[in-house]
Amino acid sequence: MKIAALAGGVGGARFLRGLRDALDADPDLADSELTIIANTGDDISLFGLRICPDVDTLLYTLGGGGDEEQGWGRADETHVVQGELAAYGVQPQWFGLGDKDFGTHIARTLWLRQGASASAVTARLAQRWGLPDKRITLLPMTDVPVETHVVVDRGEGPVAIHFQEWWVADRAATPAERFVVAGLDTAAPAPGVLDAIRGADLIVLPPSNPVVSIGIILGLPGIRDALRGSPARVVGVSPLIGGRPVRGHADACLSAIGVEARAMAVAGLYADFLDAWLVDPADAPGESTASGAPRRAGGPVVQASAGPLLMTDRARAAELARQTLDLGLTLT
Ligand code: GDP
Ligand code: FO1
Ligand code: CA
Repeated sequence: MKIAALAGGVGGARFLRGLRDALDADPDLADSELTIIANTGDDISLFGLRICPDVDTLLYTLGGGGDEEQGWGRADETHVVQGELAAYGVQPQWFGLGDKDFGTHIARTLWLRQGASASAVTARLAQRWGLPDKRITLLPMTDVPVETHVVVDRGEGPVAIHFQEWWVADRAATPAERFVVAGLDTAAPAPGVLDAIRGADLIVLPPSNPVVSIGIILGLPGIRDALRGSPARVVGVSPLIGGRPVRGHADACLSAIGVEARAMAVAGLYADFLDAWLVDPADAPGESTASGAPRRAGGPVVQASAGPLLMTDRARAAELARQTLDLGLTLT
């Protein structure tokens, strides 16, 4: 089976590692191919280096080198370089970069400067982390550098700041008026992205941020049409549990686009291509259906997970992924 997934960082990576585990545990599905289309709107250039947080989180988590507790960055990390930069007064200091992680950014930047595309660079990084051996293809959503910005008003009129500055330095405390991604609406999807969607037997939306992870990927030309036109079932997992994000500021992102922080309101953002939606038992009763022009008559099939939608560990993520697979495979 060919599976395509759209993903951000931590929520996407933890779920997709569970999905790979669930596939590997099933003799009928072990040879399935998983193609992941990663958000690159979070990308930022700092200290002359190109940093792709969601791609790197996917690489490290799926490759077994990530910081399990934090969810992003490398395991057993040190911060000598950052300390040296701070000693020189080099700004910014609000973005924490470890020494091993710096290695990734240096390699990426070097290869980009040598003329490689973002997809070619990602493929080289993925090779080192053994992703092809695990039947995982990791694609950046586009080869065009696009960066999400957030329009905020700190009392001196609206200004656009980089998404990472809002998310990390500001902790999303200043309300976002809107998100702007210059060039997104003309950026071509990276090679293989549309083919992965069109050729998939199943399409999965992990519990990634619906606005600044999956929402950004959906903003690329051709992605939504490919999803709408795909004969494959599209199954998603809610990133909200009890109406709240598990981590991060998805509620602040939803508020900026005028969408309520509810599992079914998130499904409404995908209504035109979504076939089924897995929600936490806490969100199932009394939730109204997804709004928007539904792909299926009556809207997506909504199923409450057999247990909490919280990925407490790798085994639980695999169980959730198995439920998501079963939901997709049993839909008529
Ligand atoms: P980011 O790029 O690192 O922010 O990661 P993603 O966009 O892939 O995922 C972020 C979303 O994952 C957040 O909105 C969280 O609510 C969601 N999330 C994180 N852990 C879990 C979990 O255990 N279960 C569910 N259902 N959602 C989760
Ligand atoms: N997230 C933070 O909250 N603080 C950080 O200092 C930080 C550094 C960082 C460095 C590399 C990387 O790949 C990711 C990093 N993240 C950090 C996570 C990440 O930027 C964001 O959580 C997500 O992109 C938000 O979607
Ligand atoms: Ca992200």
